Amino acid sequence: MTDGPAPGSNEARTLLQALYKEMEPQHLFPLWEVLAALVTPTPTSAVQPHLWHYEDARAHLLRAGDLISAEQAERRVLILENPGLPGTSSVTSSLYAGLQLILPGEVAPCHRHTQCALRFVMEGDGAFTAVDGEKAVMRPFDLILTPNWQWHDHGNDSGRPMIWLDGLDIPTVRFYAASFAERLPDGAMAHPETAPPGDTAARYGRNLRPFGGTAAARRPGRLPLFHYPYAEWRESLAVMARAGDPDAHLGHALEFINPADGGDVMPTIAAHVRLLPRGFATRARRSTDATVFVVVEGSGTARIGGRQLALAPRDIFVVPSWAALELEAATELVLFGYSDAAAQRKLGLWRETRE
Ligand code: 1HN
Repeated sequence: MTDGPAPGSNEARTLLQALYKEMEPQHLFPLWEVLAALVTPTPTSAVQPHLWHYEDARAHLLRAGDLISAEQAERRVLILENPGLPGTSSVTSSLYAGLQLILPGEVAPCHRHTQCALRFVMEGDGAFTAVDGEKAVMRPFDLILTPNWQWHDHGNDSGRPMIWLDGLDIPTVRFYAASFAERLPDGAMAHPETAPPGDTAARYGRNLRPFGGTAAARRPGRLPLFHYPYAEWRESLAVMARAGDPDAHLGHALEFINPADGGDVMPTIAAHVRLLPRGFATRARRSTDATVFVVVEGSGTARIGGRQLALAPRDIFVVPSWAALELEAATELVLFGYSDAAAQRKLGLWRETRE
């Protein structure tokens, strides 16, 4: 060894290149060539800021509605794929987003899977998602959860098309190679009814719960709630907006929680809503959870790094990890957002900076 070339010399570099060539067929690579790209001082992401105009996406979805049934498709959904992640069906590196259509009289067959899903209702009134056989009747801007491995089917007994945003942790589950899915064993389209609509809200949604181990404790105790109605979360935001000043970085903001532990709504996905008073502009904030937003009400702009997006009702936009976000409300602006903050918090990864 002592007779070898001096480290860093041209001769050493030439010999290193030869070493790399010889190692490569054995799937061995030098860390020192890639370390700086692997462990960066701040997050890097291929995810791009992007906005989908609801009316454009809706028109395409309704055309699909003429050509394929919900039952044929299993789920009739247009994927919102991030332009920076082509071919991955991902809206961020960890999350998926899609717009789902159910026409009057249709059903989407019952299944369950290890992926967690949320639905955020975009339009329509009175269709349902049944979770483990209990219907959540959907109204605009309701949040409905189907946590992993809970049975779920959708149906539309109303007279109008129903469209919602699906948010799932598909890329996360793919990363862990932990995807399992199944249909009902007898091939049935719908889960048998287990409880009337609203049963879970009454038992678990009022700071109450049935005694553990009794027949009344019919929901999974660690994650019982699955329906967070617009009428309730909007009222909470309105009360908050009347009572005090908005936070400089978030506006008036509330996170949806799992009442069983006060934590995020699902193991991998966190969700929140925020209200910005007319004329209010937030200061810049970065966080490690790339976030998908829905404009619920109002108009304004989102500045994301160097990009500026004009916001209108029902538009959907995505903010990458660690991109500086500034929001400005032209009229009172109400947003819904979901992200992988739930997973990042558990892993000790989540961070933010407020400028
Ligand atoms: C799923 O189960 C639904 O249940 C929607 O409505 C979208 C995308 C990928 C995998 C499963 C649903 C989905 C999905």
